[in-house]
Amino acid sequence: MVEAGLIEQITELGWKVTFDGHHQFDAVDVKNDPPIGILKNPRLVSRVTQAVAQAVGDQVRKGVLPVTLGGDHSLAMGTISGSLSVHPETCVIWVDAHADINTAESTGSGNIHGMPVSFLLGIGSKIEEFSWVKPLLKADRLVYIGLRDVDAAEKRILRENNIKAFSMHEVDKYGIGKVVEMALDHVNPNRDRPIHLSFDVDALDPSVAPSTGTPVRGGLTFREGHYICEAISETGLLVALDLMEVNPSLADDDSVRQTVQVGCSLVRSALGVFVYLVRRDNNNQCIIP
Ligand code: DIR
Ligand code: MN
Ligand code: MN
Ligand code: MN
Repeated sequence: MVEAGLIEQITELGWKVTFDGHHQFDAVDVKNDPPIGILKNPRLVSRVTQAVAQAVGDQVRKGVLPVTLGGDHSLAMGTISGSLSVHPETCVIWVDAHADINTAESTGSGNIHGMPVSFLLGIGSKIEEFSWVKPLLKADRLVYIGLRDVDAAEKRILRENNIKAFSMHEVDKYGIGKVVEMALDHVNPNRDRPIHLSFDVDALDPSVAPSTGTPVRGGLTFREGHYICEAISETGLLVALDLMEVNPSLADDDSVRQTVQVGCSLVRSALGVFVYLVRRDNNNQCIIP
């Protein structure tokens, strides 16, 4: 996405962009990373996400809006921890085909990218390696849009914790405009809380975004995905953005190009033109660049 010109594109929108570099996390020196239970690469994931939490928190504290491009959605453990460490009242809009809310007990795959939300909420048994993740997210400050592949155990977790989710069924039933409005009414009724948008590109239909690890049929259209980003941009409350699971090593060149383009264009929409009207600083004052 960076090679495809995303930095220039955001600059063109009027933002002053600082590219923080392709993080290599050289400090993350994990030679031996056997599974913990069935969790795969636990030390690597923990240390990378912890470093991401620090980096994102530092930017949000300065009033800078961090855009994190990934990569495995376990990164959101870091990005959301970073946002919440600065603004505890932050609400999270999680756009995804999956709920990513398995616990160490419920996961069938052992993939940590299927688990970040449970870590952020502090549900499930505690894993020593991830003890740095503070349970700062409240269940009523989280809302999902786009779900269509949710494990049975995850459905139970969603129900037990009373977590609001708008699956593709609700998108079909109410239309995306109404769904985003209802989602915002749930997590941000007075439109005064900071918003962290965590967008998994696999929320989009595989015909729109094919180059991703776990594509699922029946997803959001190109416009529905962009509408979500635009509507959140319009609130002026966005404090951090994740665009995750774009994987250029999967699928053919055309699919990769298409997915990268869509990723860039979602980011542009989330940072869109409305920013001139309503971007606010830490004191909720409007900033007019
Ligand atoms: C499944 C798939 N629920 C898991 N989840 C994915 O592995 O926990 N999440 N692919 O992104
Ligand atoms: Mn995800
Ligand atoms: Mn997903
Ligand atoms: Mn995933």
